[in-house]
Amino acid sequence: MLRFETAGESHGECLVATLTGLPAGIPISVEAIDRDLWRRQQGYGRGGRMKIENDHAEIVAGVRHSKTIGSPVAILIRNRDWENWKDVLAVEDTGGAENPRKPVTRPRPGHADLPGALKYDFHDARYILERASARETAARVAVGGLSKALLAPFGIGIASHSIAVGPVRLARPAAWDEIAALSRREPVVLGCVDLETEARMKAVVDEAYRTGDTVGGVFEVVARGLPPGLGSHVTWDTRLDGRLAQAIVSIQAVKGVEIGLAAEGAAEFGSKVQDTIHYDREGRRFTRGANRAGGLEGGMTNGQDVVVRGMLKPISTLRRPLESSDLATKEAAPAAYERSDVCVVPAAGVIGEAMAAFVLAQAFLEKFGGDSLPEIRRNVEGYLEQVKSF
Ligand code: EPS
Repeated sequence: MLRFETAGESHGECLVATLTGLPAGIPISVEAIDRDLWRRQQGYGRGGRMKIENDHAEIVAGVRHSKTIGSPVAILIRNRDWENWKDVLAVEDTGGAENPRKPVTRPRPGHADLPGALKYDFHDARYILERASARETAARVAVGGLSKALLAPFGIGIASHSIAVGPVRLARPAAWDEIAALSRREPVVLGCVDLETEARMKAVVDEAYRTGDTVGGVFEVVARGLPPGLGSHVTWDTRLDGRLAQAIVSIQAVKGVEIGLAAEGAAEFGSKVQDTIHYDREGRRFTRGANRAGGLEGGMTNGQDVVVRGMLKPISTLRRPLESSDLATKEAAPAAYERSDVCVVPAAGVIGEAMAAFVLAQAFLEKFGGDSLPEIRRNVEGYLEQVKSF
């Protein structure tokens, strides 16, 4: 079973990730992982912190001579900002120092501050926000890079783009090549395939800057090249649509998920929604009239692109703070403000890619599992032949 864990606080010494269950012999490029880490840091609307950090995946276990060796892979990503927080977040008690803790006592509506403080019995939300922070997603993106490295030798690619920022929405479908090309584009701006739409998205972010506000949006992740039959219809927890949804909603600030054209489908008759089935005798394969299902039927991949969207609420740290109550005095007080981001839609897309890559890699190994890349390759080839001669 492929599994990962992360540890680390936003302003602590570093983030740590371990990924266990990767087979041996997978080519790993630190440069490719770092590229995704860089992409996650970009986008119009990111805050001052991103000028401090320059994320790099330091692989300290599980990879030798650029290939996995089957043991758990461990990755460190150092926080450059730690230099400025060593006393505030010291591991050992530095008792007696003058108010070194930068307490946060006015919880931000929408943030983990209040429920976390109540749950863990802290009258300082600092310990909650440090871990709740989306800084943690840098570690997830590194894990996603390893997951992509497992899928790439089988021709499986994963990419993302921004569908909406605030009320501005991409009004046309995006082709795979356009979406994939975005990962090579610099600067990232808002990660939209349509420049005219992107300019309007940028104007919305500018308005949020001007008014001390924040803005959310929608990103879309597309995975291409998956064989049919990953996941399963037989139990609730093996259904791949449910597993992808959990992975996407677990991303900080994501409040909703959509697979394929779910929202449109809910408003239509069935005759307009299902993807008709055809057969290409020459290619010896089934084809489909459209891909409104987002590549998933009955909790299984159907051989079409997997398409999953994440809906982001606006970041909860506002320069023009909302009403809150002080944790100590219980008096009304404006919510705390800390340096923050105004818009993170394209960055969230990169994180979505990582989470989707991990879940798909997990499902891929469940179906084709083996201890080495050649063993998995044999299993995949045997299955693809079975599907072709069906
Ligand atoms: C975050 C607050 C900001 C963001 C941070 C998430 O950090 P800081 O308080 O240091 O300015 O920049 O995101 C990251 C550091 C990152 O790498 O994505 C929060 O409160 O969630």
